[in-house]
Amino acid sequence: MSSELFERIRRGERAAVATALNLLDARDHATRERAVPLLDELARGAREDTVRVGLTGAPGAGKSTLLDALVAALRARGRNIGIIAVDPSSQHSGGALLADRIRAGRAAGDDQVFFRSMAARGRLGGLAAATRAGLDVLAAAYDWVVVETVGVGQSEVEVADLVDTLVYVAQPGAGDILQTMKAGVLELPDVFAVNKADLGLPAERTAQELRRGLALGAVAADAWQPPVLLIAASEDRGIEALVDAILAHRDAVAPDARRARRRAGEERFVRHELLQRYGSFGIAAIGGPEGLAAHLAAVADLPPLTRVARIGDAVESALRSA
Ligand SMILES: Nc1nc2c(ncn2[C@@H]2O[C@H](COP(=O)(O)OP(=O)(O)OP(=O)(O)O)[C@@H](O)[C@H]2O)c(=O)[nH]1
Ligand SMILES: [Mg+2]
Repeated sequence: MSSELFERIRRGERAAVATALNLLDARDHATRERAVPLLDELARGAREDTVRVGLTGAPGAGKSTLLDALVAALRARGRNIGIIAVDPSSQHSGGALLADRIRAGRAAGDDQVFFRSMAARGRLGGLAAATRAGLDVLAAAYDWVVVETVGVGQSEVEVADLVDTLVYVAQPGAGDILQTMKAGVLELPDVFAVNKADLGLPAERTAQELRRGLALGAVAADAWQPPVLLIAASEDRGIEALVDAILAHRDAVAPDARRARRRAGEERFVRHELLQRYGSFGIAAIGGPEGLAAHLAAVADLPPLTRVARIGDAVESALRSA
């Protein structure tokens, strides 16, 4: 069954994409596990050419507005787009707001744009796992996949681990931007977009601060230097330059490096999922960090969720015989 579903997803059939996402997002564990073979197929048959982008930034920075503008720009270039909006906190309503914005936005009624929001609220399975799997489904069907989430670095869903290019949408005039971004987080984004450039000086100041902060980081001469762009999402200003910057980053990263980045992200995800499901007690049952490392090495070629399932089986049988 999943094979036929896989083919339909690869052909970009909207109903098939929705079916797969519903399977992954099912409330009961057994249904979600049934999706694992499909995810294996998706991981093995992944299109190398899909552009995977993360949009992150503080609440209200303009991520959803930018997404609407980005989608319009991409549609004008003949691309189709799959989008996931993630709302990691239980209070924040960004995901729902985004849903409204996209549905009411320019992409409304366009069958070449697929949108899904995912919230932590009321969820039984892990949000990170659902997001990762959802992106894999979309990546098989669409030219571009975009994930929007609030914050970066310390959030439940580490968006940097899910995408090839991370765009940080900065809010101008919000005090010291470098302080707001917290230590270490400046290194994650590949492209900075200072939004609300129509506000003038505050946006320019924020861009200057970011450029200064980035200049302090030691970067190899041949490494990618994250550009700091000024945009005005609500006025469609700077969007073409942003699309070009995303594509330039993609071109600048060798396929090998892109695969290495994906693999590193996948491994962090597998560790995170196992720890969430079984705790340090479960990890201790398979020999602690060293035992886990051996298990990870043994399943390294499998798709991430399959790795979680395999090592999970080992943990459960170790716990049973303990
Ligand atoms: N002046 C100005 N306002 C903008 C621009 N882009 C977005 N806004 C406004 O900023 C506010 C927040 O925009 P959103 O797109 O909802 O921001 P967000 O980052 O998605 O917010 P959350 O999902 O809640 O985190 C809205 O009132 C937008 O109209 C811009 O380019 N200029
Ligand atoms: Mg939003």
